Amino acid sequence: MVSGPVLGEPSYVRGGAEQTAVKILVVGHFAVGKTTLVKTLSEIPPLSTEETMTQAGEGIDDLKGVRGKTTTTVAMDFGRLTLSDHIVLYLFGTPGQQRFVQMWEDVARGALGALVLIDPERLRESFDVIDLIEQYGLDYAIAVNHFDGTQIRNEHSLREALDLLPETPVIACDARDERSSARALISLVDYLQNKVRKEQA
Ligand SMILES: Nc1nc2c(ncn2[C@@H]2O[C@H](COP(=O)(O)OP(=O)(O)O)[C@@H](O)[C@H]2O)c(=O)[nH]1
Ligand SMILES: [Mg+2]
Repeated sequence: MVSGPVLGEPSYVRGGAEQTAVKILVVGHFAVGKTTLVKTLSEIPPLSTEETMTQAGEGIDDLKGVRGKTTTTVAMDFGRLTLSDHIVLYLFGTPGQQRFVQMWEDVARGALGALVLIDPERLRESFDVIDLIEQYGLDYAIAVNHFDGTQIRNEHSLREALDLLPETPVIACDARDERSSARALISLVDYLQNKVRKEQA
């Protein structure tokens, strides 16, 4: 049997370079831009398991202030992004809805870290997601998605509201924009790499 790349191990060779496959989660509450970000960044056609929202989600998935949203991610998004000759990221977008906690744990296994998308106008909705990640012990960076017409929130007050560690990166991001999304992801990867280096030192 031919085995595939092992996440986190320098395991396969492309163009003569050894590459490390790194699993990264893209998390956040409902309609915060997870599917958009994975789609924007993936170099392979992203897999997405969107389902038309049914009455089952009524009253649970909060559609207030969310226009044009008729699908919701029930399982996950998957994409791939080659960052350099040495690092390939496998992106797993996972729902922030509390009712998917069990699945969240299955997806989170083996991840090096998480990019947490937040909407500065709906900060409270990110509390559960951040709690979940912290419980799980995953390192993360915050990507602040500014939706049209929202005010730019001051970073200090945002850090206080989300009770972040001083070292946790906070980056502004537009999930529809490739450069912007890549910049957010690179901040996370830099942060994770520095942590690993410190732990090894
Ligand atoms: N203005 C703005 N809109 C966004 C951004 N990211 C996503 N959207 C829009 O927000 C809606 C929800 O995004 P989606 O990716 O489906 O959210 P998900 O539920 O987290 O996967 C879509 O209509 C997107 O086009 C962003 O960074 N800025
Ligand atoms: Mg989605």
